Amino acid sequence: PDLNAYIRGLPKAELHLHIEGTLEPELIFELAARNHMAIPYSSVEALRAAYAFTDLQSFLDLYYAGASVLITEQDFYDMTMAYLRRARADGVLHAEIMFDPQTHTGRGVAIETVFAGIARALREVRAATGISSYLLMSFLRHLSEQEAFDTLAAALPLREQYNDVWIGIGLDSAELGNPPDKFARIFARCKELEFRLVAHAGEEGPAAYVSDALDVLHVERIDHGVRSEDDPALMQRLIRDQVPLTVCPLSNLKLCVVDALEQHNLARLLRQGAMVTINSDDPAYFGGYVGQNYLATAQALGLSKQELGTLARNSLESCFLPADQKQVLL
Ligand code: ES4
Ligand code: ZN
Repeated sequence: PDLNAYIRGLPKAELHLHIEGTLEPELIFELAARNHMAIPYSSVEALRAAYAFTDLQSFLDLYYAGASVLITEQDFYDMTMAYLRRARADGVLHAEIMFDPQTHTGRGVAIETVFAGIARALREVRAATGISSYLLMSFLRHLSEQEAFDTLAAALPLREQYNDVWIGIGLDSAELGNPPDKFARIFARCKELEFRLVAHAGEEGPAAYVSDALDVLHVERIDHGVRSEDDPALMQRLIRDQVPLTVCPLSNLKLCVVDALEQHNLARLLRQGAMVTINSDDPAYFGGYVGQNYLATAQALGLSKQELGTLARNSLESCFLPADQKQVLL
């Protein structure tokens, strides 16, 4: 209880969060009813009981199915508001939120609807509480390069309208077999357009995907990156250049990236001097929001209060806020 309050009180940013991964089973049922859709589960409990994953793909199948209840602008707004309330309760002062437009446009939902609902919530919360947030539009790596270009083309006309929130680009979904170089050209285009760049790498995929995310995609942060330890030269580089790693311990546990939290390499990465942060990834599916990720990791790995403070400070240092706004939070 005391450690919980300490963690809550640490000023922090959340940098690795999929907004579609914040859809709680209760809200999935509510939105399905509102949109007159059937769900192949008899109850909230039955749906939650299905969250027993063996790897990334077994999760993605349920995650995309869950997201299919999102139809209207209000649906995207309600989902985003629910997340921001949880984040605020955990002491998050700034959030950089990924969203997957292709998950929705592929079902006939207009990309305008997705942007409008999410951004309305972000703006309202910013105005009412001062909690700031940015959006990272993520491409699905199991889809083609051409589909990523088509998504960018559909989104670019909205850039001016959402330039207070939409600042960057991400890359997520099935990592193995979809290496960074598949997206070299779209990331080059996004860099030309002066978007901030991140990519998932080294979650299930090898350390070489982390190197390639840096060298081929020119990303500024690595989402996950826990497999970087397999390559000592890469580790030295990550430490030397202080490349932020947005680590998600409960996600790694639920997706069997690690067998037990006690075996997670987060503490080792941190103690070697890497720029490690703690994040929740898909909290509705993985059993905890960001505060719970800090707490469970601290207990499993014996992190000190000072180390928890470093992790929280790292999250603010690694965020994409302009230097003057970052300074206020640090
Ligand atoms: C994801 Cl944990 C994870 N990995 C890759 N892609 C994702 N999309 C949502 N969660
Ligand atoms: Zn992720």
